[in-house]
Amino acid sequence: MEHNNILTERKIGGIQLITINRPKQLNALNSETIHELGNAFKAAEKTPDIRAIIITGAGEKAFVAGADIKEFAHFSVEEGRSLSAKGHDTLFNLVENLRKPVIAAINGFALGGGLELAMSAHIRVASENARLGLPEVSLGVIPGYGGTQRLAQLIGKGRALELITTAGMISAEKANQFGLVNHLVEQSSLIAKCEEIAGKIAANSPSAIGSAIAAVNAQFQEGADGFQAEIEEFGKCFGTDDFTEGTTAFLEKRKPEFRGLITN
Ligand code: DAK
Repeated sequence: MEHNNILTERKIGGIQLITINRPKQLNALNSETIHELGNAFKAAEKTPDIRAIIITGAGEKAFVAGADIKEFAHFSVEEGRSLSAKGHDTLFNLVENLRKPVIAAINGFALGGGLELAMSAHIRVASENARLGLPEVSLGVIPGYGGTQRLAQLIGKGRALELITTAGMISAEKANQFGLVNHLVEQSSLIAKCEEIAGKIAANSPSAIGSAIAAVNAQFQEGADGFQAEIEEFGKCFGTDDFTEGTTAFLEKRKPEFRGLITN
């Protein structure tokens, strides 16, 4: 598929690398980029031999410096509301609910919509130069792509409200202390660290991983009962080829060969 704003690359071991490629605009997310990213994630989910996805930004300065301010500067109340809802569906909720793990490789500024995208991912790794924040209130808006919810889930309400209301930026080190990122590495090792994590994921059952993501996410979904979701997803595992292969391989004292198909 042709894209104007993103690059996709298949790496060995079933890893898909998606790079937001607008370095002159610090990879700011315009609506075309959001649309292309949504399509790329959907395509990756449907491709059986892709086991994990890494999302990063082009260049050494920014992951994503926010939504493209030039694009939303003149929106009306109705446009703001409907585009927020559309963005949730097209990209941010899509990423969070993807049944394949998404790892955000935060290689620099992750601001506003950029941090919101990283927070939609399942795992975050930051390079030492990264700076993270939700500076929307400095522009007269609030985070509109899930940031008010996901930041509080990840670092707690008090820290989230301080970061949002001060429109501040925190260092990668502070983000690591807060648990906002899982790992902190030198920039030159960032993709390698993400590939190391993706490689471990790729050895495991894709259908069980999809179920695990759905069960963990259920805790944070309104009206969903996380324990009940776990029971349902657990039950479904017993009907998968991966379960047959995983248990048979253990009993035969060999490594399992999971087919990569999501069967539930
Ligand atoms: N949008 C558009 N262009 C951006 C940008 C952005 N968010 N961030 C940077 N750029 C552009 C700059 O305009 C500049 O372009 P030229 O002037 O060279 O043409 C180029 O990238 C390089 O930026 P700087 O020259 O400013 O670079 P510095 O190193 O001096 O500063 C910086 C780096 C990251 C501190 C600075 O660029 C900065 O403060 N950027 C803006 C950060 C920010 O406020 N981001 C937006 C957060 S608000 C919505 C839903 C959600 C949202 C919006 C709408 N709806 C549903 C409608 C979310 C909003 C946000 O994300």
